[in-house]
Amino acid sequence: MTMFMTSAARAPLVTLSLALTLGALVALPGTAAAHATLESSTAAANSTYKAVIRIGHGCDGAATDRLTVELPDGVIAAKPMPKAGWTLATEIGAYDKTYDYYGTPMAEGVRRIVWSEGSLSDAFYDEFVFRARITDLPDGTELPIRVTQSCGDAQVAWTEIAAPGQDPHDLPHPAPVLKITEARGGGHQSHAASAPAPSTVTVGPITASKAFARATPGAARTGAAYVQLRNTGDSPLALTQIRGEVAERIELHEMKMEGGTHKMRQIDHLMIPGGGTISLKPGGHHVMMTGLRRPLVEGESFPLTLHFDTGLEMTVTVPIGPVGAMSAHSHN
Ligand SMILES: [Cu+2]
Repeated sequence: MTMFMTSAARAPLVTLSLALTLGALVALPGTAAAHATLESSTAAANSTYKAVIRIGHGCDGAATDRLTVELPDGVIAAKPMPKAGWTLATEIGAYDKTYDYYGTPMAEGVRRIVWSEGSLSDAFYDEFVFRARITDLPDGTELPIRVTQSCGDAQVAWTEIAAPGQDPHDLPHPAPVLKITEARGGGHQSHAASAPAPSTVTVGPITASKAFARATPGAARTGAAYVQLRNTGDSPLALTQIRGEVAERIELHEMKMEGGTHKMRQIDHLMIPGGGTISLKPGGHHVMMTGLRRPLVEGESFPLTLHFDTGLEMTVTVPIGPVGAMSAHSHN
């Protein structure tokens, strides 16, 4: 897929002449002024951004059956959310450069998302969602996210981009614009790729330490991660969810002896008593990662965000150690 390779299209803001060219693609000049918009139009550099694209009407009264979203440069590792009743497809293409994605070079990825074969009546409203990594973009960068709405043969292209000094409100079909703000310092949202990996993280009463994962052999798409959690508070805390970009599914598992063999199963939380320490370790509780996006390579690391029942969350950098013996680990 090379349709994004023209040099003008690579710039965060394209020139007026390109904006006019894109404007000429609009098939329905008389469309009402309700726009395709972003629920949240700002995002921090070096953060994960959840884009919610709001579609408030069809194409001149016709129902929308297809929505195409083009991802600008600097927005990587995108992952769209499927919608019931719609077919979801992505197109992979080269990025404008190779990005450092948590220590892994990433030169290509999703550049276009298409939800199709659905039906959104002109009378109704709906939202289309994707998540992506906002890279180390300068404060104030404006990223147009071009959205094309199709209704059978008709189309409305929300792809126009304001020229420098031009008010986007003057455009009949402005592309939704995402404005980049400064990376938040110190918070869990900030994962500058160059930041040193802390071995111990404390948030509130919880201290996480000794995190590690094992490198995955060959084409294995399943991995496990471990961490020690100490609760210095008086009240018990429950680890309820673990999130990360490293894999499609991340679950909390326990290992039990059953009829002489180790069996593992998913658990929905893990209690850490007040003043207590719980170790996730091989042969015991572990973080199960299935659908790994890329092999876990020894010497690299990736972040996991731990969510607790009190709303507390913390991001732990998980260094990847050598491929270890996993014989106790039966995946069923
Ligand atoms: Cu497991």
